[in-house]
Amino acid sequence: MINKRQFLKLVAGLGMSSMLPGAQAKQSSQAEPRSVKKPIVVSTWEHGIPANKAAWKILTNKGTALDAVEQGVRVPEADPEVTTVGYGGFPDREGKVTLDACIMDHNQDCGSVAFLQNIKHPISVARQVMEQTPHVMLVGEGAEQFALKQGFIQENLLTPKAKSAWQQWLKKSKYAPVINVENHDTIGMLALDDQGNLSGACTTSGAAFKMSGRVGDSPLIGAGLYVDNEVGAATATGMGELMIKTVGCHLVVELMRQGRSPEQACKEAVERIAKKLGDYKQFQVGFLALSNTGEYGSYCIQPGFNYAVTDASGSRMIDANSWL
Ligand code: SD4
Repeated sequence: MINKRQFLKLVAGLGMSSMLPGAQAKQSSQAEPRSVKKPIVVSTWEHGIPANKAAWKILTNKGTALDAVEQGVRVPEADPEVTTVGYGGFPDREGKVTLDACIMDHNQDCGSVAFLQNIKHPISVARQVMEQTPHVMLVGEGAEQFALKQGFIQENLLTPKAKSAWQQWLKKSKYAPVINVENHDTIGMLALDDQGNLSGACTTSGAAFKMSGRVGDSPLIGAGLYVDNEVGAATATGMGELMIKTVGCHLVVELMRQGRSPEQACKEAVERIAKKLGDYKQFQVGFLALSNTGEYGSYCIQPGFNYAVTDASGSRMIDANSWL
């Protein structure tokens, strides 16, 4: 008669160990290796398509997510037809184009600029703040001086189109941003590269005809953008005051950490806004999230927000589900 020890040895030798009692349970409790869909890049609104294209070129050439998001959002920053990002952005009520942007990488490093004038690519200045200074955020005159020292050139960013929209606005001087229209072009971009690293970028000229000095969510880490490589990344578009009051993008990432899918996390963040902020129905907010496994999702307050996705199967626009 063989003893227990000899029996186990025999079973192992015959390759039958999976038939032992408890073996099945042990196998299924082992974490499955997660399949990661990479590289991938997602970004807000229709101008996300050409922006993603620039990012995709970098991602498919073994570039980093950080380079991809920077180069991606530079496309709408330079496009005069995009009226709430960079060059061609609608000005504040004094007629000044003031820009906000931030960037964040997989190491939790980040850089940001706010109320920056006369520099076409605030996202690249934000990256320089991240890489060349001991700080996270520079604003206004200080940010502009820093940019000039880094070799950026001073340019007039107020296009004839934006100037005439402002002159038109001055006739009534009523600040009532039109949902999905006056406010709808901030680009937030999230990318996951071949190494499995996430980065994000967000850049805007902010709410059209805002008060001079107003800063929105887009340059604020946690409000307009947040990245945690262990979990995922989120960015936002819409009326920044609502994202600031709820630290919206940080909330989305923390909800993903607790197990929500990207869309569920975005939806719960919108629910939080709806529950806490009485006036939410007058505004648009759209969250967009990407997990570190390449799952993406979005949710917004009002119908009308869409986002661009680019991966190995090509580029497409997706309409976000909405609360109202
Ligand atoms: C802001 N969130 O400055 C920006 C504006 C925006 O789509 O996202 N527009 O409040």
